[in-house]
Amino acid sequence: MAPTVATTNDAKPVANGAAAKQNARKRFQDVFPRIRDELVDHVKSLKMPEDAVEYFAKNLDYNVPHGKLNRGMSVTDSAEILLGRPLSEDEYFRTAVLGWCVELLQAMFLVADDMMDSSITRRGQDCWYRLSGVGTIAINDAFLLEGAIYFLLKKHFRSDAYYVDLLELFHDTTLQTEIGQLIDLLTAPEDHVDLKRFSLDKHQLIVIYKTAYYSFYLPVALAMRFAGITDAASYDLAARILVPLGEYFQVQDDYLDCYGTPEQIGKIGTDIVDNKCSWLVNVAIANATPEDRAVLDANYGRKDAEAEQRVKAVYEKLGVKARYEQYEEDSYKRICTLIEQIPAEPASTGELKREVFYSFLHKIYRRSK
Ligand code: DMA
Ligand code: MG
Ligand code: MG
Ligand code: MG
Repeated sequence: MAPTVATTNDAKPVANGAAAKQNARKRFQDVFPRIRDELVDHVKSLKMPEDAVEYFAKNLDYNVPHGKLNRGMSVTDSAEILLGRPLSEDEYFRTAVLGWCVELLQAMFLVADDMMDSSITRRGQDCWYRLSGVGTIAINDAFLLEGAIYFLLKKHFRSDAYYVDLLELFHDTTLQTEIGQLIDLLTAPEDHVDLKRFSLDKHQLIVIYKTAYYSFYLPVALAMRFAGITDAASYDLAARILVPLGEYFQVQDDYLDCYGTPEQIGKIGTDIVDNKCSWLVNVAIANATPEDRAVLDANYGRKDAEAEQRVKAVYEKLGVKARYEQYEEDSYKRICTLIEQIPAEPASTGELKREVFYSFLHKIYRRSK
Protein backbone atom coordinates (compact mmCIF):
# COMPACT_ATOMS: atom_id res chain seq x y z
CA MET A 1 0.00 0.00 0.00
CA ALA A 2 1.35 3.46 -0.86
CA PRO A 3 2.03 5.79 2.08
CA THR A 4 -0.70 8.36 2.61
CA VAL A 5 0.22 11.94 3.25
CA ALA A 6 -1.92 13.80 5.77
CA THR A 7 -1.93 17.51 6.40
CA THR A 8 -2.00 18.94 9.92
CA ASN A 9 -3.54 22.27 10.94
CA ASP A 10 -0.32 24.11 10.30
CA ALA A 11 -0.27 22.66 6.79
CA LYS A 12 2.89 20.65 7.40
CA PRO A 13 2.90 17.39 5.43
CA VAL A 14 3.23 14.37 7.67
CA ALA A 15 3.84 10.90 6.24
CA ASN A 16 1.58 8.77 8.39
CA GLY A 17 0.86 5.76 6.25
CA ALA A 18 1.48 2.21 7.35
CA ALA A 19 4.29 1.90 4.80
CA ALA A 20 6.04 5.01 6.13
CA LYS A 21 5.83 3.57 9.64
CA GLN A 22 7.25 0.28 8.41
CA ASN A 23 10.14 2.08 6.72
CA ALA A 24 10.94 4.05 9.87
CA ARG A 25 10.93 0.84 11.86
CA LYS A 26 13.13 -0.94 9.33
CA ARG A 27 15.62 1.93 9.32
CA PHE A 28 15.86 1.80 13.10
CA GLN A 29 16.13 -2.01 13.16
CA ASP A 30 18.92 -1.87 10.58
CA VAL A 31 21.12 -0.06 13.10
CA PHE A 32 20.90 -2.91 15.59
CA PRO A 33 23.35 -5.34 13.91
CA ARG A 34 26.01 -2.63 13.89
CA ILE A 35 25.84 -1.87 17.61
CA ARG A 36 25.35 -5.55 18.41
CA ASP A 37 28.59 -6.31 16.54
CA GLU A 38 30.41 -3.49 18.37
CA LEU A 39 29.38 -5.06 21.68
CA VAL A 40 30.23 -8.61 20.65
CA ASP A 41 33.59 -7.50 19.19
CA HIS A 42 34.37 -5.78 22.47
CA VAL A 43 33.81 -9.00 24.40
CA LYS A 44 35.92 -10.86 21.83
CA SER A 45 38.71 -8.30 22.21
CA LEU A 46 38.84 -9.16 25.91
CA LYS A 47 39.90 -12.66 24.80
CA MET A 48 36.84 -14.26 26.31
CA PRO A 49 36.29 -17.93 25.50
CA GLU A 50 34.13 -18.72 22.47
CA ASP A 51 31.16 -20.00 24.52
CA ALA A 52 31.00 -16.74 26.52
CA VAL A 53 31.07 -14.64 23.34
CA GLU A 54 28.29 -16.76 21.86
CA TYR A 55 26.21 -16.62 25.03
CA PHE A 56 26.56 -12.83 25.22
CA ALA A 57 25.55 -12.47 21.55
CA LYS A 58 22.51 -14.66 22.17
CA ASN A 59 21.55 -12.54 25.18
CA LEU A 60 21.56 -9.46 22.93
CA ASP A 61 19.79 -11.11 19.98
CA TYR A 62 17.08 -12.72 22.11
CA ASN A 63 16.30 -9.87 24.50
CA VAL A 64 16.89 -6.55 22.74
CA PRO A 65 15.39 -6.26 19.22
CA HIS A 66 11.96 -7.98 19.34
CA GLY A 67 9.75 -5.38 21.04
CA LYS A 68 7.52 -2.67 19.64
CA LEU A 69 10.56 -0.31 19.68
CA ASN A 70 8.36 2.69 20.57
CA ARG A 71 10.80 3.88 23.20
CA GLY A 72 13.89 3.58 21.03
CA MET A 73 12.33 5.07 17.91
CA SER A 74 11.00 8.00 19.92
CA VAL A 75 14.56 9.25 20.35
CA THR A 76 15.16 9.58 16.59
CA ASP A 77 11.62 10.88 15.95
CA SER A 78 11.86 13.48 18.72
CA ALA A 79 15.32 14.65 17.66
CA GLU A 80 14.08 15.21 14.11
CA ILE A 81 11.05 17.16 15.31
CA LEU A 82 13.13 19.28 17.69
CA LEU A 83 15.75 20.09 15.06
CA GLY A 84 12.96 20.87 12.57
CA ARG A 85 14.69 19.17 9.63
CA PRO A 86 15.60 15.68 8.45
CA LEU A 87 18.56 14.18 10.30
CA SER A 88 21.82 13.59 8.42
CA GLU A 89 22.99 9.98 8.13
CA ASP A 90 25.38 10.51 11.02
CA GLU A 91 22.76 12.24 13.19
CA TYR A 92 20.32 9.46 12.48
CA PHE A 93 22.86 6.84 13.48
CA ARG A 94 23.79 8.63 16.71
CA THR A 95 20.18 9.17 17.80
CA ALA A 96 19.49 5.52 16.93
CA VAL A 97 22.39 4.50 19.20
CA LEU A 98 20.67 6.44 21.99
CA GLY A 99 17.39 4.76 21.06
CA TRP A 100 18.98 1.33 21.20
CA CYS A 101 20.47 2.24 24.58
CA VAL A 102 16.89 2.85 25.80
CA GLU A 103 15.92 -0.54 24.34
CA LEU A 104 18.90 -2.13 26.16
CA LEU A 105 17.70 -0.56 29.40
CA GLN A 106 14.22 -1.89 28.72
CA ALA A 107 15.65 -5.36 27.97
CA MET A 108 17.58 -5.28 31.25
CA PHE A 109 14.43 -4.43 33.21
CA LEU A 110 12.31 -7.02 31.39
CA VAL A 111 14.74 -9.91 31.91
CA ALA A 112 14.67 -9.19 35.65
CA ASP A 113 10.96 -8.32 35.76
CA ASP A 114 9.97 -11.64 34.21
CA MET A 115 11.91 -13.54 36.86
CA MET A 116 10.39 -11.48 39.67
CA ASP A 117 6.86 -11.75 38.20
CA SER A 118 7.22 -15.49 37.38
CA SER A 119 6.14 -14.73 33.83
CA ILE A 120 6.01 -17.34 31.09
CA THR A 121 6.30 -15.53 27.77
CA ARG A 122 7.56 -12.18 26.56
CA ARG A 123 7.32 -10.71 23.07
CA GLY A 124 5.86 -13.98 21.79
CA GLN A 125 8.75 -16.15 22.97
CA ASP A 126 9.63 -17.91 26.23
CA CYS A 127 10.97 -15.61 28.91
CA TRP A 128 14.78 -15.63 28.82
CA TYR A 129 15.24 -17.06 32.32
CA ARG A 130 13.11 -20.08 31.34
CA LEU A 131 15.45 -21.21 28.55
CA SER A 132 17.56 -24.24 29.28
CA GLY A 133 21.12 -23.18 30.02
CA VAL A 134 19.96 -19.76 31.30
CA GLY A 135 17.98 -19.95 34.57
CA THR A 136 19.46 -17.67 37.25
CA ILE A 137 22.35 -16.66 34.95
CA ALA A 138 19.64 -14.28 33.68
CA ILE A 139 20.39 -12.08 36.70
CA ASN A 140 23.91 -11.46 35.40
CA ASP A 141 22.57 -11.20 31.84
CA ALA A 142 20.41 -8.27 32.96
CA PHE A 143 23.53 -6.59 34.40
CA LEU A 144 25.34 -7.20 31.10
CA LEU A 145 22.54 -5.55 29.12
CA GLU A 146 22.91 -2.53 31.38
CA GLY A 147 26.71 -2.52 31.01
CA ALA A 148 26.27 -2.49 27.24
CA ILE A 149 24.54 0.91 27.48
CA TYR A 150 27.58 2.57 29.03
CA PHE A 151 29.97 0.92 26.60
CA LEU A 152 27.98 2.39 23.69
CA LEU A 153 27.59 5.82 25.25
CA LYS A 154 31.34 6.01 25.85
CA LYS A 155 32.17 4.80 22.34
CA HIS A 156 29.83 7.22 20.57
CA PHE A 157 29.43 10.24 22.86
CA ARG A 158 32.56 10.45 25.03
CA SER A 159 33.76 13.66 23.33
CA ASP A 160 30.38 15.44 23.27
CA ALA A 161 29.74 18.27 25.71
CA TYR A 162 26.50 16.60 26.82
CA TYR A 163 28.07 13.19 27.54
CA VAL A 164 27.68 13.64 31.28
CA ASP A 165 24.03 14.69 30.80
CA LEU A 166 23.36 11.47 28.92
CA LEU A 167 25.02 9.43 31.69
CA GLU A 168 23.00 11.28 34.30
CA LEU A 169 19.73 10.66 32.45
CA PHE A 170 20.38 6.92 32.26
CA HIS A 171 21.55 6.74 35.88
CA ASP A 172 18.67 8.79 37.28
CA THR A 173 15.94 6.99 35.35
CA THR A 174 17.44 3.60 36.21
CA LEU A 175 17.29 4.39 39.92
CA GLN A 176 13.73 5.70 39.59
CA THR A 177 12.67 2.51 37.81
CA GLU A 178 14.33 0.28 40.38
CA ILE A 179 12.57 2.14 43.19
CA GLY A 180 9.31 1.67 41.28
CA GLN A 181 9.95 -2.06 40.90
CA LEU A 182 10.67 -2.25 44.62
CA ILE A 183 7.35 -0.71 45.60
CA ASP A 184 5.55 -2.79 42.96
CA LEU A 185 7.01 -5.97 44.51
CA LEU A 186 6.58 -4.95 48.15
CA THR A 187 2.92 -4.16 47.46
CA ALA A 188 2.44 -7.67 45.99
CA PRO A 189 3.86 -10.19 48.48
CA GLU A 190 3.40 -13.76 47.31
CA ASP A 191 2.39 -15.18 50.67
CA HIS A 192 0.15 -12.48 52.08
CA VAL A 193 -2.86 -11.11 50.22
CA ASP A 194 -4.28 -7.96 51.79
CA LEU A 195 -6.25 -5.75 49.42
CA LYS A 196 -6.19 -2.98 52.05
CA ARG A 197 -2.60 -2.29 50.91
CA PHE A 198 -3.90 -1.16 47.52
CA SER A 199 -5.24 2.22 46.44
CA LEU A 200 -5.27 4.26 43.24
CA ASP A 201 -2.76 6.65 44.87
CA LYS A 202 -0.42 3.75 45.61
CA HIS A 203 -0.90 2.53 42.04
CA GLN A 204 -0.07 5.94 40.65
CA LEU A 205 3.15 6.12 42.65
CA ILE A 206 4.21 2.65 41.50
CA VAL A 207 3.55 3.24 37.82
CA ILE A 208 5.17 6.67 37.66
CA TYR A 209 8.37 5.24 39.09
CA LYS A 210 8.45 1.81 37.47
CA THR A 211 7.37 2.89 33.98
CA ALA A 212 6.90 6.58 33.21
CA TYR A 213 10.41 7.94 33.72
CA TYR A 214 12.38 5.40 31.70
CA SER A 215 9.72 4.77 29.04
CA PHE A 216 8.61 8.33 28.32
CA TYR A 217 10.78 11.00 29.93
CA LEU A 218 14.10 9.30 29.09
CA PRO A 219 13.72 9.01 25.27
CA VAL A 220 12.51 12.60 24.90
CA ALA A 221 15.08 14.03 27.32
CA LEU A 222 17.85 12.23 25.38
CA ALA A 223 16.58 13.77 22.13
CA MET A 224 16.44 17.19 23.84
CA ARG A 225 20.11 16.86 24.89
CA PHE A 226 21.03 15.79 21.37
CA ALA A 227 19.14 18.78 19.93
CA GLY A 228 21.07 21.16 22.20
CA ILE A 229 18.30 22.08 24.62
CA THR A 230 19.93 22.98 27.94
CA ASP A 231 17.51 24.98 30.09
CA ALA A 232 16.17 23.15 33.14
CA ALA A 233 12.67 24.60 32.71
CA SER A 234 12.23 22.77 29.38
CA TYR A 235 13.13 19.45 31.01
CA ASP A 236 10.69 20.12 33.84
CA LEU A 237 7.94 20.96 31.38
CA ALA A 238 8.67 17.81 29.36
CA ALA A 239 8.46 15.71 32.54
CA ARG A 240 5.14 17.31 33.51
CA ILE A 241 3.66 16.00 30.25
CA LEU A 242 5.57 12.74 29.85
CA VAL A 243 5.06 11.41 33.37
CA PRO A 244 1.23 11.50 33.02
CA LEU A 245 1.63 9.98 29.55
CA GLY A 246 3.65 7.13 31.07
CA GLU A 247 1.08 6.69 33.80
CA TYR A 248 -1.61 6.29 31.14
CA PHE A 249 0.61 3.78 29.29
CA GLN A 250 1.01 1.59 32.38
CA VAL A 251 -2.76 1.63 33.01
CA GLN A 252 -3.06 0.30 29.45
CA ASP A 253 -0.46 -2.36 30.32
CA ASP A 254 -2.50 -3.35 33.38
CA TYR A 255 -5.65 -3.52 31.26
CA LEU A 256 -3.99 -5.62 28.55
CA ASP A 257 -2.56 -7.99 31.19
CA CYS A 258 -6.17 -9.08 31.81
CA TYR A 259 -7.94 -8.37 28.50
CA GLY A 260 -5.23 -8.57 25.81
CA THR A 261 -4.72 -11.92 24.11
CA PRO A 262 -1.23 -13.48 24.28
CA GLU A 263 -1.13 -13.21 20.45
CA GLN A 264 -1.67 -9.44 20.69
CA ILE A 265 0.54 -8.60 23.63
CA GLY A 266 3.17 -11.35 23.29
CA LYS A 267 2.91 -12.24 26.98
CA ILE A 268 0.58 -14.11 29.30
CA GLY A 269 -0.97 -11.90 31.98
CA THR A 270 0.04 -12.65 35.57
CA ASP A 271 -1.19 -9.65 37.57
CA ILE A 272 -4.16 -11.30 39.34
CA VAL A 273 -2.23 -14.43 40.29
CA ASP A 274 0.81 -12.30 41.26
CA ASN A 275 -1.25 -10.19 43.70
CA LYS A 276 -0.31 -6.99 41.79
CA CYS A 277 -1.61 -3.54 42.69
CA SER A 278 -3.06 -3.23 39.17
CA TRP A 279 -5.32 -0.38 38.01
CA LEU A 280 -8.08 -2.95 37.40
CA VAL A 281 -8.21 -4.34 40.94
CA ASN A 282 -8.18 -0.83 42.39
CA VAL A 283 -11.15 0.17 40.24
CA ALA A 284 -12.94 -3.03 41.24
CA ILE A 285 -12.24 -2.41 44.94
CA ALA A 286 -13.54 1.15 44.66
CA ASN A 287 -16.85 -0.06 43.18
CA ALA A 288 -17.32 -3.39 44.95
CA THR A 289 -20.31 -4.33 47.12
CA PRO A 290 -19.40 -6.19 50.33
CA GLU A 291 -20.19 -9.45 48.47
CA ASP A 292 -17.91 -8.56 45.54
CA ARG A 293 -15.22 -7.57 47.99
CA ALA A 294 -15.45 -10.93 49.73
CA VAL A 295 -14.93 -12.68 46.37
CA LEU A 296 -11.92 -10.49 45.64
CA ASP A 297 -10.46 -11.08 49.13
CA ALA A 298 -10.84 -14.84 48.77
CA ASN A 299 -9.53 -15.15 45.20
CA TYR A 300 -7.04 -12.37 44.39
CA GLY A 301 -3.35 -13.32 44.42
CA ARG A 302 -3.98 -17.10 44.53
CA LYS A 303 -1.92 -19.41 42.35
CA ASP A 304 -5.06 -21.00 40.98
CA ALA A 305 -6.66 -20.49 37.55
CA GLU A 306 -10.21 -20.86 38.91
CA ALA A 307 -9.61 -18.20 41.53
CA GLU A 308 -8.28 -15.96 38.75
CA GLN A 309 -11.51 -16.54 36.77
CA ARG A 310 -13.62 -15.60 39.80
CA VAL A 311 -11.73 -12.30 40.06
CA LYS A 312 -12.31 -11.69 36.33
CA ALA A 313 -16.02 -12.37 36.83
CA VAL A 314 -16.16 -9.62 39.48
CA TYR A 315 -14.40 -7.24 37.07
CA GLU A 316 -17.03 -8.13 34.47
CA LYS A 317 -19.91 -7.55 36.89
CA LEU A 318 -18.51 -4.16 37.95
CA GLY A 319 -18.03 -2.97 34.36
CA VAL A 320 -14.28 -2.53 34.72
CA LYS A 321 -13.84 -2.61 30.92
CA ALA A 322 -16.20 0.31 30.36
CA ARG A 323 -14.55 2.22 33.20
CA TYR A 324 -11.20 1.69 31.47
CA GLU A 325 -12.58 2.98 28.17
CA GLN A 326 -13.77 6.10 29.97
CA TYR A 327 -10.36 6.48 31.67
CA GLU A 328 -8.68 6.18 28.27
CA GLU A 329 -10.77 8.98 26.75
CA ASP A 330 -10.32 11.19 29.84
CA SER A 331 -6.55 10.60 29.82
CA TYR A 332 -6.30 11.46 26.15
CA LYS A 333 -8.06 14.79 26.73
CA ARG A 334 -6.08 15.55 29.88
CA ILE A 335 -2.75 14.89 28.14
CA CYS A 336 -3.74 17.02 25.13
CA THR A 337 -4.47 19.86 27.57
CA LEU A 338 -1.02 19.38 29.11
CA ILE A 339 0.59 19.46 25.66
CA GLU A 340 -1.20 22.72 24.89
CA GLN A 341 0.94 24.40 27.59
CA ILE A 342 3.66 24.48 24.95
CA PRO A 343 3.32 27.42 22.55
CA ALA A 344 1.85 26.33 19.18
CA GLU A 345 4.56 28.23 17.34
CA PRO A 346 7.89 27.98 19.18
CA ALA A 347 9.92 31.18 18.78
CA SER A 348 13.12 29.43 17.78
CA THR A 349 14.77 26.08 17.35
CA GLY A 350 16.09 24.74 20.61
CA GLU A 351 12.63 24.90 22.14
CA LEU A 352 10.11 22.21 22.91
CA LYS A 353 7.49 21.46 20.29
CA ARG A 354 4.00 20.07 20.75
CA GLU A 355 4.54 17.53 18.01
CA VAL A 356 7.13 15.63 20.09
CA PHE A 357 4.41 14.84 22.61
CA TYR A 358 1.51 14.36 20.19
CA SER A 359 3.64 11.91 18.23
CA PHE A 360 4.32 9.88 21.38
CA LEU A 361 0.66 10.08 22.50
CA HIS A 362 -0.59 8.90 19.11
CA LYS A 363 1.78 5.91 19.21
CA ILE A 364 -0.02 4.60 22.29
CA TYR A 365 -3.59 5.94 22.20
CA ARG A 366 -6.07 3.02 22.17
CA ARG A 367 -3.26 0.53 21.77
CA SER A 368 -4.05 -3.17 21.83
CA LYS A 369 -0.48 -4.50 22.04
C1 DMA B 1 6.63 -3.07 34.02
O1 DMA B 1 5.85 -3.69 34.94
C2 DMA B 1 7.80 -2.36 34.58
C3 DMA B 1 9.09 -2.64 34.27
C4 DMA B 1 10.17 -1.81 34.82
C5 DMA B 1 9.49 -3.76 33.39
P1 DMA B 1 5.05 -5.02 34.51
O2 DMA B 1 5.56 -6.16 35.31
O3 DMA B 1 3.59 -4.72 34.53
O4 DMA B 1 5.50 -5.24 32.98
P2 DMA B 1 5.01 -6.46 32.09
O5 DMA B 1 3.51 -6.45 32.09
O6 DMA B 1 5.58 -6.14 30.73
O7 DMA B 1 5.59 -7.69 32.70
MG1 MG C 1 6.00 -8.15 34.63
MG1 MG D 1 6.56 -6.33 37.10
MG1 MG E 1 2.12 -5.59 33.21
